[in-house]
Amino acid sequence: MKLKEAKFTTDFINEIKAMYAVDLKETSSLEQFIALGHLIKRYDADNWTRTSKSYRKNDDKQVYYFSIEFLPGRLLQSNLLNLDILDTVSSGLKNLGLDFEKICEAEPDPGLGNGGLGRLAACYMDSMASLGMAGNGNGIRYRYGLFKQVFMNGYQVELPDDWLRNGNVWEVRRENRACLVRFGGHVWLQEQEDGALRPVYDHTDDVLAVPYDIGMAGYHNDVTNTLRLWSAELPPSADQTYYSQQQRDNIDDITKVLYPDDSNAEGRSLRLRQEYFFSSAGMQSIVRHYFLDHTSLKYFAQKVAVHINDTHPTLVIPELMRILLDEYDCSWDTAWQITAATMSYTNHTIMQEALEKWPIDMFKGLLPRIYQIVEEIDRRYRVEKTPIFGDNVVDRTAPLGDGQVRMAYLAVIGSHSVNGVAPLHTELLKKDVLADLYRIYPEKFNNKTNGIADRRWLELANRPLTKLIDHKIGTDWHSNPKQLQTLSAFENDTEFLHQLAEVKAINKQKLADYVQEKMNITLNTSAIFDVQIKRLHAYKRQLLHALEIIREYLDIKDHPKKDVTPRVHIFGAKAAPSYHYAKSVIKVINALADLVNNDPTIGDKLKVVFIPNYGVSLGELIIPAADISEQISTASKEASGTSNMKLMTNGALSLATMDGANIDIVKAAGAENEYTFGLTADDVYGYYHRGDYRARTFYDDNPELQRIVGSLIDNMIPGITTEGHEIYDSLLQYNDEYFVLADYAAYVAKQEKISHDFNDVEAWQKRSLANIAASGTFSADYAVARYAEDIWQVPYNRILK
Ligand code: 26Q
Repeated sequence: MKLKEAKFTTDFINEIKAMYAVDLKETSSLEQFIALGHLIKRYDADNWTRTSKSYRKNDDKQVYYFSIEFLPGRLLQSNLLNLDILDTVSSGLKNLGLDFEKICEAEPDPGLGNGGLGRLAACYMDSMASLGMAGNGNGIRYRYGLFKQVFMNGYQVELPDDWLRNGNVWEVRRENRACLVRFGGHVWLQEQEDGALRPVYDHTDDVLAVPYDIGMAGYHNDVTNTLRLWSAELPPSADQTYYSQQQRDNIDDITKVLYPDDSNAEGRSLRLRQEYFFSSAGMQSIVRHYFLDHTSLKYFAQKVAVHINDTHPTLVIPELMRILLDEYDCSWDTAWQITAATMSYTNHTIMQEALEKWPIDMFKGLLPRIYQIVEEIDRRYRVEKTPIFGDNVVDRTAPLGDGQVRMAYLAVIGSHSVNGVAPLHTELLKKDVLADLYRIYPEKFNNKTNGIADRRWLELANRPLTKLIDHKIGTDWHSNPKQLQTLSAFENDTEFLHQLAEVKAINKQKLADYVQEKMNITLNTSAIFDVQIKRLHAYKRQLLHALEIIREYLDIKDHPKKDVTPRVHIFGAKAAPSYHYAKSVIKVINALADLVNNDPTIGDKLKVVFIPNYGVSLGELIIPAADISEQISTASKEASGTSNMKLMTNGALSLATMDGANIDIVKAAGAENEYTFGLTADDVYGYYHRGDYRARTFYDDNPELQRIVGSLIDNMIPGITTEGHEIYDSLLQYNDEYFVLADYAAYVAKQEKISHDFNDVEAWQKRSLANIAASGTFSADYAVARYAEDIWQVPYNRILK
């Protein structure tokens, strides 16, 4: 949009006056942010209405991306950037004597997701709007987001994330679009006069789903799409129904808090209620919207694509069936054909414990009508497939089995497309996790490698690098990220390589200032900033990184005169509150940090910082400052990873196993520009197959490793008696489930090579540049374009070069 600075400042001052009835100089940064947010939302309102109207007028096919998590991060800067008014607004505010950065930081970062999956959904929202695609998000407006993490005595403590305390400036409450969602009670089918069977409900618990819409502005294209988040409320009680406190609490609870676990499919009834709640409300509102402009269901699947982001929204499948059967009198066959043609599903994990399964008794009690429909899906699946594939395979893959509703199987059976998120992951789905279903439906399976929003993760998060790149190759890459490749022409331009180093130094200093202020730890910015930021999980192997720190510490203690390349090890990670082992790893790393950072003989050579409360905003600070990106999961376990892509695009070199999208990163940037090591997925499956992994042998053969692992239990690290033993036992007594000891030696060798290589600034920056230049292919713009072409069949109007 076009905006003159003078108009902006007048508008802003008026907004402040109208909202707070005080002079500008008396307002806090938070108030300034809120006023600014309202003003920007107003600036964007025309685009938003025009976009929805134009989709309706053109009868465009709509995509609905269903995700139980969205992690959008702060929206002020990305809205300003996408509306093309970032410079005008920041300069206007500066000229009013205000601190733009402080205003941006006053915005709460909505933590409505756990990690990768939620952030991916948010990156895809940005790309759908930026591609001019009719893409909608559908999720839950949690009253409390993912817990705020603090450390007390090195232990993780969880505090509530009260992100809505001051309201949310970006949302619009649309009570007139609310839907009723039904739980529990009894249901039976009653024959109507016309002979049709209709369900009759008795004693149900009804919940009102109220949508809150957030505008998602596209990049410089006047398109604004909608992210719709549902909130659970009491239904309007025109009939004076009395709700007990218990009933009120039950309703409130549905959207009160995000489940703080990114791996364990806890079979709790509240989680199932959350899943049905947003699946049902979303599906109802889609059908209602479709019928605004259509009179028959005939074109439904041509006009609507529903995407299921992991199994959490799988109930959209039986819910659409219910609506079509019960409310539109469809025959089963027609309803099923429409449903499967509409739905597509992305799997994000190969870990068995994350595959959702619900006990049938719980499911049936909570969702009796939906259960009847799932039973019928199951029955027909068995009838159709058993003659072809036999009892065993069909039993193993049917939606109902072992007394459970198996959500992943239901999702595959009820969708026309099933995708993994990196080539290796998709292959493993076909070979292992969903192998039987792949035999039955080979045509449904495909890969869509994840992508990231470069505009947030490079253009906004790393302004100094963006400026440097723009200066060198212009700004075309902002909308065509593959253009970053043209940077490789400068790989021998020593001046440019030094400029890259200067930019990195600026970003490292910014992070160092934060660490100084918040943690009172002084960082040496000429050290290697070695970064591992992701959820804390055994398979991601933060422990392996910790062992390396112990090794470096002991090496310096043993050889105080040795010339070492200084290191700063930086961690950011939340552990699920119930994940005992993960919390022990946090304690061990914090204890190690205390030991190392306070040892005067270590000085500047080694520092360890575990920055509390890792999330989108901290990611934006840490990622641009990284020299090394640790992506060291046990091969085969990390479906894709996305922080690996963010770090790459900011010039970090990967220290990586051949897992998830690391493989594709290495391929794109060139193996000579990364540090890869360790077992491959085939090696890991080989061990599984033969059952012959013996962690002990790696330990017995390596005296250095014995000493390092031994230091977990010999009081060298104060305060970890319990945790140290627990981790020690996980490695030696319980045979090291994630092959930490098997990969130790290869990992350490690469760490030593890094210490050596880092000293050659030009060679290092050349490789950093190779990473930046190759990172464009991992833009979410391309990923979303491929979803649109291959799966959703929706058009978009940005031409990607
Ligand atoms: C399920 C049931 C009950 C409670 C919680 C959950 C739950 C919640 C979140 C299960 C899983 C998640 C999130 C998973 C996730 O973030 N997976 C990551 O997805 C990324 C995007 O595709 C990948 O890059 C990562 O490799 C994958 O770990």
